[in-house]
Amino acid sequence: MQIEQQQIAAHNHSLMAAHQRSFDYISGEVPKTAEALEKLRAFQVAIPSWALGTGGTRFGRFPSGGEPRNLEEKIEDIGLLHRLNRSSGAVSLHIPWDIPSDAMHIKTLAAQHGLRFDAMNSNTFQDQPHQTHSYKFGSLQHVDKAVRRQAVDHNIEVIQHGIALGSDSLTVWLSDGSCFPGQLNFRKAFQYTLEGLQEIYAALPEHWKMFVEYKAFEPNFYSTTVGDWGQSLLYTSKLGPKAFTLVDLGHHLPNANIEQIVALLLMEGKLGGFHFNDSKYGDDDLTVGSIKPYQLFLIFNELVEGMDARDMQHATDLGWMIDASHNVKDPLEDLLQSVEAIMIAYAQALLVDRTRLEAAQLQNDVVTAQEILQQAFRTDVRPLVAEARLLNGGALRPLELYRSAKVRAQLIKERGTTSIATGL
Ligand SMILES: [Mn+2]
Repeated sequence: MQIEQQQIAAHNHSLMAAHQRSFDYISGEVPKTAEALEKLRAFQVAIPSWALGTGGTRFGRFPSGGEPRNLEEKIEDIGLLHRLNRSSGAVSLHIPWDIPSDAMHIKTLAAQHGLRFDAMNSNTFQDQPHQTHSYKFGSLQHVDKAVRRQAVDHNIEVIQHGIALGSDSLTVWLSDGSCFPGQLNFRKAFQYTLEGLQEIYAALPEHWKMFVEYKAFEPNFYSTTVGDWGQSLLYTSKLGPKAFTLVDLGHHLPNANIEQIVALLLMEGKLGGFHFNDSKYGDDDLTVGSIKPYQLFLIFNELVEGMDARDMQHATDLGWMIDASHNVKDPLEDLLQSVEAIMIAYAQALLVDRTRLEAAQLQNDVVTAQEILQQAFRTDVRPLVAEARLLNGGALRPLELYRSAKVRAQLIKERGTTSIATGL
């Protein structure tokens, strides 16, 4: 299944007059439109290979058919998304769910779709068939040296796969922790984990980065060995300059001030990347921007402010990835919505009047400071995001074109109704 460039052109043609009117309006309203457009056009969000299938919960899974049956088909799906929105130009692979048996072939296929490989993800949170040691009681933190060895070796193997594909980063998320008081010696668990991470770090190629992702709870419900940004920062500081903290929006305790965490990690030069999703309660992995769009904007506001303060490149100096799961939606539609929400929040953050905001802060003018932020948040930047997409060769309204082209029906025809993509 492929969407042809002429389908995109016809779709854009039918919407062009209306788009031009709304784009002209916003261009007259906000300053520096050209600069914002340039940044939006460069911004790419990596799609995780596990997000192309229907997500599930421990209660059930309700697939809608046409799921990719192998890594090649997953890349085709991401290629399709990228063709529509021109902002999904990267793949984040999960090992062992998506082991590239022929790396050259996979790399070439991805390049044909205009995709590159973003961070590689290792998995030591579940046991695989034929695995020698179990991760039931953790991986890098395990009391048994042989289990720790196995987990370190797996991560090194993931780096090797990444090298073959042209990736340049490894994301380590550990489910390690404990479910009951007394189960674990916190200090020893930390030290074993640090030792393991140090070995993995030593196997990184020169230009690679390592992201240490934290999570407050689940699947362990009493303690987590990389439980919050402070613990992650402790590990990454001890590891060295190639180690960074990764923020997953769903991995905090309720009401955590994520934008403040982002600001301080950036200040320390220790923010590595992002996993985008949204949540109402915990790690709900809902569509980005579906529950708390203002929070997403506030986070991007700090990202832009903090990256500019360090003269960083927005598009390339941090890793931008979606990490979500969809139980009741077509996964591709959900991903289109997620990328759109990210682009909108980013565009709004680019519009914040930072000179006036700083002046308001210096005068303790709380009301004006709030007005400035909300002025940007309440601006309808969708025509700006659509224009960036148009200039990049994408569709003015990706979701509408996806539906009118009947992509899912085509995929079901090609792949059947019972195919199940690897993942959770
Ligand atoms: Mn994550």
